[in-house]
Amino acid sequence: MPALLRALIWDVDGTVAETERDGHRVAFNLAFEAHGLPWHWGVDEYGALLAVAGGRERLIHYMEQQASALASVPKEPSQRDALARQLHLAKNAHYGALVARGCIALRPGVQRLMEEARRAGLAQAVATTTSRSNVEALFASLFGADWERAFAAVVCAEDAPLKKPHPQVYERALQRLGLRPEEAFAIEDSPNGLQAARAAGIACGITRGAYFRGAEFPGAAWVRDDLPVPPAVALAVSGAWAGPRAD
Ligand code: XBP
Ligand code: MG
Repeated sequence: MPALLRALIWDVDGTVAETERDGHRVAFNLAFEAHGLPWHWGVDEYGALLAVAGGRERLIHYMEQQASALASVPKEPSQRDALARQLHLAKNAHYGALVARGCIALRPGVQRLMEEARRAGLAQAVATTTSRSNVEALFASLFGADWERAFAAVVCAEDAPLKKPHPQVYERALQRLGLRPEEAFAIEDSPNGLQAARAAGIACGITRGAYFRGAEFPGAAWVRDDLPVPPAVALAVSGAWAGPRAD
């Protein structure tokens, strides 16, 4: 008999909202411009860069990739590291300002799934490789200033430095929830996220967004383009749903 499901654990970027294409990417480009760098990440180029999780790690990867092609890339690894830190801070400031203006909306079905899951007695949690400030800015804009009261655990990059596909962020979310892996269900948009959840032993459904439409998702409980069905139905398909909590 499947364990009683007690929590939904949400990825943020690409899952709750199209933050990668419309938020982080735009904010990275604003940071490049403000630093006088002739770099610009287009929609498709950014999609390829998403193979590397973590904004700072992504910047370092880009600089390593472009070291011989772009004169603006510092030659020394320590200089690249320092530049990545500066650009990442600047990017997060632009991102915070951008989402505070209400430029980014929830993806279809997210609100309904959260509400129905709560009504069914499931805790809501977050497991993301993004910086905490980005989650705070985004969720305040999407759910209101007291958003944190609606989440039993919010685990971000600062809490789990080993980025997805490493399972650390999911392991810490389970610790904070006080649950076993089989008592939770993860919702993700990316192969890295799916791998992280599965490596932590958590069943995972995929809602495909602007990126990763052509990706393979081996081991996913389900793969769909939105979240159109009530959780009882969606999770029953995965075998993870055993009905609302009895206690
Ligand atoms: C999200 C990330 C993050 C964001 C940007 O991955 O990889 O790096 O792109 O946020 P996931 P930061 O959705 O799998 O958690 O710049 O704060 O890293
Ligand atoms: Mg994601």
